[in-house]
Amino acid sequence: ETSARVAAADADTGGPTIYDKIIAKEIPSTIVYEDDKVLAFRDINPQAPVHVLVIPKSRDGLTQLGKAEKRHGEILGELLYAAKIVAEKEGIVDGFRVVINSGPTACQSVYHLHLHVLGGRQMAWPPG
Ligand code: DGP
Repeated sequence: ETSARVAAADADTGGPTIYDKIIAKEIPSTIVYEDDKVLAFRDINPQAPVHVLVIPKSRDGLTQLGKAEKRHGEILGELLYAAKIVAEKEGIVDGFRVVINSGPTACQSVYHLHLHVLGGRQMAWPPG
């Protein structure tokens, strides 16, 4: 299943992704939190009772965390803080997990940086 997922993953072309259509509201999503820089919406394939994706509205070269540059520091902070706001809004702030898959080996499938906010159940460690 994991190798199939990697094989099916988009390549990091730096081009548009499905998230651009979600940001533009051309395809529907369930938005949990939004401000001028950040959008948070429910994952279409939830891995926990709460599974929300937090993304920058402007990709600005941030296809994956592994390609972050110093200039991205501010938006990276905004995203992490937005994850905490989402956890509060979803009632899981006492126990939640934030995951960033960076690159094909980590099973990243959408090349627009995103944080997974997961909770609402006991999490296991280590992750798979
Ligand atoms: P990752 O594997 O870390 O690149 O996670 C990508 C996530 O994006 C994956 O958990 C499923 C989610 N996803 C993909 N397409 C859509 C979509 O059209 N809508 C929503 N809500 N989520 C999507």
